Amino acid sequence: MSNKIVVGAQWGDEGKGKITDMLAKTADLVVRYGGGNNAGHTVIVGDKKFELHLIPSGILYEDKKSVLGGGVVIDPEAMVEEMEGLEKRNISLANLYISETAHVIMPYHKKLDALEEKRKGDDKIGTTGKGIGPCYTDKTARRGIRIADLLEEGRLRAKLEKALDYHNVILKNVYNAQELKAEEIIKSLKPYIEKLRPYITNTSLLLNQAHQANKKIFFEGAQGTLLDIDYGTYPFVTSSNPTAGGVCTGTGMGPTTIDDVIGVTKAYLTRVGAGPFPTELKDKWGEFLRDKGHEYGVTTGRPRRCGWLDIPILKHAVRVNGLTEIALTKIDVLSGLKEIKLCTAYQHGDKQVEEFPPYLESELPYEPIYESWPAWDEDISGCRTYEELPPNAQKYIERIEELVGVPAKIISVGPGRKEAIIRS
Ligand code: 2SA
Ligand code: GDP
Ligand code: MG
Repeated sequence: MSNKIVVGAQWGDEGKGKITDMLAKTADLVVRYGGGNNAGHTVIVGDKKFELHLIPSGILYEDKKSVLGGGVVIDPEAMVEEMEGLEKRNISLANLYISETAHVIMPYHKKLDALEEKRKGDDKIGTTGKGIGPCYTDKTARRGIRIADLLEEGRLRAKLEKALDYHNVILKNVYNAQELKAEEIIKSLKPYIEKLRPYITNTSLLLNQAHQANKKIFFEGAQGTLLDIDYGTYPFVTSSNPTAGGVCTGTGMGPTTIDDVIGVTKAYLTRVGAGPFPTELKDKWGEFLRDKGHEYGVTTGRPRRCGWLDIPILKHAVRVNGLTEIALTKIDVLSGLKEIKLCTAYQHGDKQVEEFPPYLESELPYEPIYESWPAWDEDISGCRTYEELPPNAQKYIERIEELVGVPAKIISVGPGRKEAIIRS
């Protein structure tokens, strides 16, 4: 038995999709536990590129069960679009399961997401605009609509009317926007509901039964540790718990069922959206990383902010997720740099701080303290053993391991399934 979590150790886009896909071949089930179609996970299989948003990366293997747990928020339209996109490419959905307790992203959630960002102006979060925050807000405010509510029209109408009693007041009085009608929403949802109906089930039961039967389960994180509502750079975060703790609440699996937690981290750092980023590079080296690493949002196409690897962030991720190993991705992107900088601590006033501050705001003075490491010129995307890596790349990796105290067992050197070094 070995159930693993693949979690983002930074601000998302670390390459979780690629790592999950790579490891999924040894799993029986691949499960999403949080977030929604704000996520964009790229998986490259041979010459085919898949961009998954809601459906776990395991769908690309016909024999794996792909499960969307109750902690996920689902936009029926986006879900059906993704399902149909995969079917068009001959990917079978026969092993797809959707939790009946997952919350539904409704049209008003998307509307509210956009209106609230506009209202905030310069203070906006830089959300993906997919309605994620308003949907989780309704969940915690106990007026959310769940996937099972879609299955019976009378029940859906009653719940929707109650939700709109609240939201129409907000739309009208706070945003001066048009009110919405339950009947129109139901009409627009109908075709999607029929497509989703056969896949909806009790996924907590399904997962626990699979576990009892000694099946191997992979939990695929979305976003990353620093976007966690509790452990991220609040308020510049998403509205869920991407950290490993979110697996239990987001799937209905107990903590004792989990064996390993793999933290996926880039060999540098990126962030999309607003908020603090101490090691951000606003010079030509930031552009170098963006261009060479193709750092653009998979869901929105936004350019990602780029910077040096931040060790206090990684140590924070090790702690709050209980990481047992690291998957270090995109180290190939660093080939050709003159030097690589590694932030090991921050200067905060007259104090040197080695741990990531839980309360970090852009205007607070946390100045990175860097070590400088020599780079290498070789293209390393063809390396398949650790020994083939240039000595400077090995030194950089070993220094990271030393600083964070967790082994980097997977070194990813390219986007493809096979472009990686697995160390025992
Ligand atoms: P939201 O939409 O409410 O979750 O946005 C809140 C913050 O969370 C960030 N966020 C992300 N950051 C990185 N990658 C994400 N997924 C896409 C990708 C992003 C894209 O894979 O590239 O295409 O732009 C993701 N999803 C949410 C977001 O930027 C806000 O800072
Ligand atoms: P995720 O959200 O964590 O799954 O990551 P994204 O798919 O949003 O972004 C990661 C990007 O890096 C994708 O375009 C991947 O194809 C690509 N990628 C993943 N691992 C590597 C790697 O080791 N090297 C390079 N060059 N690209 C990688
Ligand atoms: Mg992504």
